[in-house]
Amino acid sequence: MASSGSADLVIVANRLPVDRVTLPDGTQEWRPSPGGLVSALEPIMRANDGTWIGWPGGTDQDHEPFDADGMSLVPMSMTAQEVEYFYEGFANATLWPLYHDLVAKPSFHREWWDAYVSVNRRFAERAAEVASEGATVWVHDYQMQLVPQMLRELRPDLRIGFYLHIPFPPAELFQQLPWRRQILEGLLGADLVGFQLSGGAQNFVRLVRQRVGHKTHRDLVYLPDGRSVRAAAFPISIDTAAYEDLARSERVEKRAQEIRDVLGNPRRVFLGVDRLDYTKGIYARLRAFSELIIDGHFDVEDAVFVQVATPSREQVEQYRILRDEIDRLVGHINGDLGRIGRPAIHYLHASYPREEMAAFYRAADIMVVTPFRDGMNLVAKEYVACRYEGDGALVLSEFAGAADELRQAWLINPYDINGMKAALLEAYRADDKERSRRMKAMRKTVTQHDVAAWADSFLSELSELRPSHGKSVRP
Ligand code: GDG
Repeated sequence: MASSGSADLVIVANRLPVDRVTLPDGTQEWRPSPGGLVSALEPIMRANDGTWIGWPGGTDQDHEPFDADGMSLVPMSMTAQEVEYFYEGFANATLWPLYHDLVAKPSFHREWWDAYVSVNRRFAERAAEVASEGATVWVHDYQMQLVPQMLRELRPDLRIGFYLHIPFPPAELFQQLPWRRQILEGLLGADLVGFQLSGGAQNFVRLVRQRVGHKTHRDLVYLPDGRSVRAAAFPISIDTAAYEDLARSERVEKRAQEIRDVLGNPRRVFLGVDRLDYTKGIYARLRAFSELIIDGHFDVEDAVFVQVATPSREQVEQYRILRDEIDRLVGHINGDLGRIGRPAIHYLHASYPREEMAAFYRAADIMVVTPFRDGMNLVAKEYVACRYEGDGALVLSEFAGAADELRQAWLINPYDINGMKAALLEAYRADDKERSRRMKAMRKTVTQHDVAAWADSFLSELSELRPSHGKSVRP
């Protein structure tokens, strides 16, 4: 067994919750990149001597561990070749499209796989060094699927949980992966494997039975060494109260009004907010909106579409192609349908502070979330959290995990452009009563089930699975 460290709770994720930024004077500093995951885990991390292991972005720099917000951060460096093969390659051009229903064609390259194995090994070794005797280690997402098994070999005393933020595909698709067995065995190193939806958990258990040959019963896998692994759904959520507080703040309210003024105070503002990713269905939604104008249902004076597309994975070819396609489509639509000072689509290829995002959510009458496949989709939940007056409409793809909970949205099939047009139009025309009936029901869901509840339920399930083993994580 490797010698143990002092952390009772260790998070292993591809990214650290901080970015390394270069200031105008050339010096560098760490800046927190606050996401829902960090705010959910921060209190638990503080109470448990938590350590977070992850990549800070960039290449080839070695950084010493340091403390931030009561947790200890351990930066993992990556070489330029690892960024290319492991991160852009295997994680984002093999696994990402494969796990999202083959929305794009996955590439399979043996040298990418080799880099995936060696980066996972380095993360596992680091976790083995920092975790205390009997500690809880929570490994996150598709970039780290081999870590649970590698870590268990080094440290059988640990309680290991794994959570997948993206969908876990059906056997028919997963089967394509040349390294399918290794990935399944990697995940089976955990005591608890969490998914967004129960369908993902079922896909996993079925694959383990078929491909690895272990005995399974419902959500349990029985390993030959006597250990068992549970696979279950833990739908992720957001820090609902924090979004609502932000939405209620005077600054955000003022900014939301400014945004509507700048847009020319149309009757209805449609909004899309996504990483610029081919799974998100941005192209189809903009086309559907533009066809509603062409068909004469409304005019650019009545309705505008604001699309925020946050730059993402720009080194990966399919993302560059997508960017060009969207650029062209927006140019085309605005050229054909816009008037002076009145484009049909306001397209923003940029990233904004959280406060500005809340102002966009406040300014929008209709939030349009149309992914072809999405693990959960937090944007849909954030919009609902910001509509504290119970107004606003959500048009949501049935292929987003969020559709399981947000049943009162206008649900659409993103492959069906006419169906999507019909739903956009219904949401556009819906009266206040109808919108508020739907929104209030969705608000109840998002309020009752926030990200803290998600983290608590995962961690308490994990400690129940190995009660005699190790220390409990304090909530
Ligand atoms: C993966 C899964 C799952 C976006 N632009 C800006 C910005 N954002 C924030 C949003 C939201 C987050 O990024 C995006 O989360 P999503 O859930 O919508 O999508 P993915 O990035 O694909 O996330 C997904 C999630 O993991 C969690 O498990 O739900 O299915 O694919 O929070 O608000 N935030 C700021 N500026 C931006 O410009 N500040």
